[in-house]
Amino acid sequence: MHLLLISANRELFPDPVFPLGAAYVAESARRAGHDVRVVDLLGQSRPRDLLLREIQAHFPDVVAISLRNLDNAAYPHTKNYLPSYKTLVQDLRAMISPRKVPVVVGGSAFSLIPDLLLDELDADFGIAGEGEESFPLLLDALEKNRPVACIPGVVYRASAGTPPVVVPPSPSMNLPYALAGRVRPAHDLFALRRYVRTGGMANIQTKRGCAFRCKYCTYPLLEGSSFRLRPPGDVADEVEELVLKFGVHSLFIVDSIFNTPPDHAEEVCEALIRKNLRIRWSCYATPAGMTMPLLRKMKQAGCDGIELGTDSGENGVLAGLGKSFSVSHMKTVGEWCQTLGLSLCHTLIFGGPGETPESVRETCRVVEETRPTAVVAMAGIRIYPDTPLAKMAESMGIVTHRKQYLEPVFYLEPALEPVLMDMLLSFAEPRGNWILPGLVTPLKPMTQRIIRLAGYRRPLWHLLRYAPFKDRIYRDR
Ligand code: B12
Repeated sequence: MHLLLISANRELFPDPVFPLGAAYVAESARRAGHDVRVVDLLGQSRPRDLLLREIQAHFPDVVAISLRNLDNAAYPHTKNYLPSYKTLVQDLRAMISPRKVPVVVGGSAFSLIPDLLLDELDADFGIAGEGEESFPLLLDALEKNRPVACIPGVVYRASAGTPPVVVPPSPSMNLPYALAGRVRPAHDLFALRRYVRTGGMANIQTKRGCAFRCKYCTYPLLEGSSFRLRPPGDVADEVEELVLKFGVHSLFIVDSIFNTPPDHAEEVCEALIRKNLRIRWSCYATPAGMTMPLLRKMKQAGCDGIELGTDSGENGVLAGLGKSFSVSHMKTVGEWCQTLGLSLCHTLIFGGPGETPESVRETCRVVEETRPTAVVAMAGIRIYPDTPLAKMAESMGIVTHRKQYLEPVFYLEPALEPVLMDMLLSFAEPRGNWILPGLVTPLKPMTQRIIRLAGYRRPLWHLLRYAPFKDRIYRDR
């Protein structure tokens, strides 16, 4: 079949992010023998013209859309991407008409609310969850006009006008890890070099799943709640390919958490050290189970900074969020980063259940004590359906019907609402290395572009250690 796969993400903050999920499903469709053409809408000034040219020249049999983000998850300056996805599907239908070509949607944004989104976007089919196994099965069923109901994760309508049926994606998740050397992302189809130029980095995944139980988090829903590990040698081979074929020097490891399970993280580091590739990388990490020897090994393997999922600097709030570590351990990890010369960026979430002005102040104080390179702080927690936080919000009447999740909805401890933003701004502004995505727009897109064109390759928060960039964060507002 002639497949047109569109990556719909156009977000440039904090950087243009290579569409890894779309690249995985592109490769799996290509391997299944389909003719795959790709349109990436990121950075396109006239996306409609581009799509029209593509459709008129190649007459796809199926159009598939990868949806990465629903919104920017930031409060109060929230960006909702859904209206643009809706327009995209409408435009595509008009371009294809009068032919009847199925529109298929997938990606993390879709997987968070597949039942609502199929209708909202007026798509024909969807895949909730991972696509490597299910997407080729769906394409095959469409080609042969066979029923789709037995495909893991498929979302479809049994008949016109009926509510969408979501087949649970779990069987696919329970398969041996789909990536174990069998499918590599189609970097060639998605102009990886352009992302490296404009975003500084490529990205890679060393495992899927998350066994932690943070109350607000979607990762176990998206990837499954146990870890599926990729063979470390296979990870290192892919990194080598990225370096040799695509000139990549810097990577982000997209695992929900890199340092768990620790043995696997260590083996990945050892495999990278053996390759001796001169690659720099960063990742999400948790204080839970982090050790000095692992951090040291990560540094030896090229890690030059971690984004620590600290969330809060107050033990009661941490417990309320379902975190599996204490403030003292987080502080110790901060000290280890100092000792090793590793850049440290805390990611914080303010305003969760039980947060008070005192706990906000305490978090700010404790986090500063660790002398971080940067801090990314969210005010308010985006509530995602089917998480423990959603159940709580539903029981409190914050969310009264499922359709509300189509709009970004936030949990913000009511007593804090009038004061939180001012507290954070007045703390962050004199420091300059605190990024508040929903409150202050960080570097202007133009400044960001210049930094990248000048060849800077690490995540931009690393720059906040230098005084001129600290100033820019607030001057560019
Ligand atoms: C790593 C990560 C980041 C890193 C990315 C670094 C990098 N260079 O890659 C950073 C820190 C930069 C980041 C930033 C942001 N992120 Co982020 N990020 C992630 C994370 C943890 C992993 C993403 C990833 O690469 N996964 C690996 C790939 C292989 O998986 P995948 O994309 O889901 O693809 C699979 C399926 O979805 C499916 N699929 C994908 N496309 C298609 C298409 C079709 C047709 C089909 C059938 C299937 C299919 O198959 C794929 C393979 O199995 C996810 C959470 C998660 N666990 O998924 C959040 C996540 C994607 N991020 C999210 C958000 C909100 C953001 C930001 C907007 C936050 C902000 N305010 O800054 C920005 C946006 C960045 C941008 N420019 O788009 C949200 C999106 C949901 C939402 N609320 O909209 C997520 C889901 C986290 C969450 N809150 O639940 N992010």
